[in-house]
Amino acid sequence: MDCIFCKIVEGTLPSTKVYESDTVIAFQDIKPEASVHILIIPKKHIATMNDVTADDDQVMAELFTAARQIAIEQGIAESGYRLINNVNSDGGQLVYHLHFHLLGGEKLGPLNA
Ligand code: DGP
Repeated sequence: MDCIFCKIVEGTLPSTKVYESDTVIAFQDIKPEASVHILIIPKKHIATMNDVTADDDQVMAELFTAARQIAIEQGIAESGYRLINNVNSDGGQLVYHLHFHLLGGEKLGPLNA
C-alpha cells in the first residue's frame, strides 16, 4: 500500500517518534505549524475519520489516551493545546491515513485563519 504513514509505522520511512504502543504511534510533523506539532496515528491503516467503525473503538480510545499523555510529556497540558483531525478535501486532509495533529507550545491563532 502506498501510504507514507504506513511506511512510518513499518519503519521504512524515518520519523522522530515521541510515543509508541501496540496500536498507536506519534511523531513530529515534518512541517510544524507550532512549537509543538505532533501527529498521532493508529498503526492500523484507516484512511479517514469516515472509515472508523465500531471495531476501532479501542484504537480510538488509545489515540486520545496517547494525546493526553503526550501533552503532559511535552509540558503543554496546562497551558493548552489543540487536537485536530482533518477530513477529506474541504477539511484539508493531505495524508489519507487517520491522524490527529497535536499543536501547542505557544498561543495558537484562530481555528480557521
Ligand atoms: P493533513 O493535512 O491533516 O493530512 O496533514 C498531514 C500532515 O502530515 C502535514 O502536517 C505534514 C505531515 N507530513 C506529510 N508527510 C510527512 C512525512 O513524511 N513525515 C512526517 N513526519 N510528517 C509528514
